[in-house]
Amino acid sequence: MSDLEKLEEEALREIDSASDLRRLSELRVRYLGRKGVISSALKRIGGLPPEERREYGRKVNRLKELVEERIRERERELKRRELEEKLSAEWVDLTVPVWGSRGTLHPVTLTLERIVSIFRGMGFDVEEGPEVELESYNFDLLNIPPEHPARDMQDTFYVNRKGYLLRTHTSPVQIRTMLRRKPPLQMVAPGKVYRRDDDPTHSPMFHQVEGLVVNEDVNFRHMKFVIESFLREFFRTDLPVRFRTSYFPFTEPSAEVDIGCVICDMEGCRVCKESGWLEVMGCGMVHPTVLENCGIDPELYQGFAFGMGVERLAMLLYGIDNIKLFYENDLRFLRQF
Ligand code: 2NM
Repeated sequence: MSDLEKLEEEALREIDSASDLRRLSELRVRYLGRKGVISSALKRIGGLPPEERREYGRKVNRLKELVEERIRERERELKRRELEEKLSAEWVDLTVPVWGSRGTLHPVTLTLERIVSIFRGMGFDVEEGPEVELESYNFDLLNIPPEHPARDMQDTFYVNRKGYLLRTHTSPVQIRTMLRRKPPLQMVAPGKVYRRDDDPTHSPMFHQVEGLVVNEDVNFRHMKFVIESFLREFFRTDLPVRFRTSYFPFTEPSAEVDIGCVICDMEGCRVCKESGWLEVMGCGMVHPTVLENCGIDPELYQGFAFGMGVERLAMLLYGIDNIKLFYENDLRFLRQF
């Protein structure tokens, strides 16, 4: 019996002075484990005279409960202390201003917002549409014939559902807008487009802004004025602009728009291929068939449309020579904007 009292005293003293959870776990095994001190004490019950067994058994069980309770208490205490130490060591002031490490807007975002904001200033609405688009909106209604090479699997990403694709331009947004709204219309459609293309100047995903104006008595000079005004505001200089005849299935007549090279000031360089001119967008008078496809009477209304690549304009604006820099997200690049 006096052995049990000594055992109790020793156990409680050791538990109370356990300085961490590992030590406490060792003590739990030593006292309460299957081969532990208390189990061994219980096993000794067989060697006692019968009249002492009851009393002895009760005392060992009481000791077991006491040790269990004391270990639980100590565990709670140690855990609370551990958490407190952690909290005071790892304390963070969430109100401290993070000078010098704020994020920046991506150069493509900056350029896209700059383009859209200039057109907003000229009274254009901003329209958006889905990137997974109906083949009919992306091609058929735009007067692009069924055998046109742009429809080829080599140029267009088709998706697993028949009649759908990743839009190759934002023109289907103009189609959706004409189907939904009546003229007068003036809108721009910014967004991502997808083409099977991949080299230093082409990416399989890039951004476009296309625009559309539909009204009575709209003509080529209106288009020329809008585009020239836009380019001079975008490049913040009174640069030379020229319109070269071109061909698109959805416009007639069509033109490509060049500006005097902003890299070499028209002296001739690698970027303008020594020509002094840079092609920056395409445009034209909306083909009567396209207006008709969208329920607009081409005898009453005319329209002009234009389209530009955002990455291309960003490269010219900031003097960047490789489109891939926009998608690598190297902070040394991004931090410069
Ligand atoms: C371009 C060039 C020329 C264009 C035409 C249309 C629509 F839907 F009105 F017919 N949207 N965009 C267009 C015309 C786009 O991008 C180089």
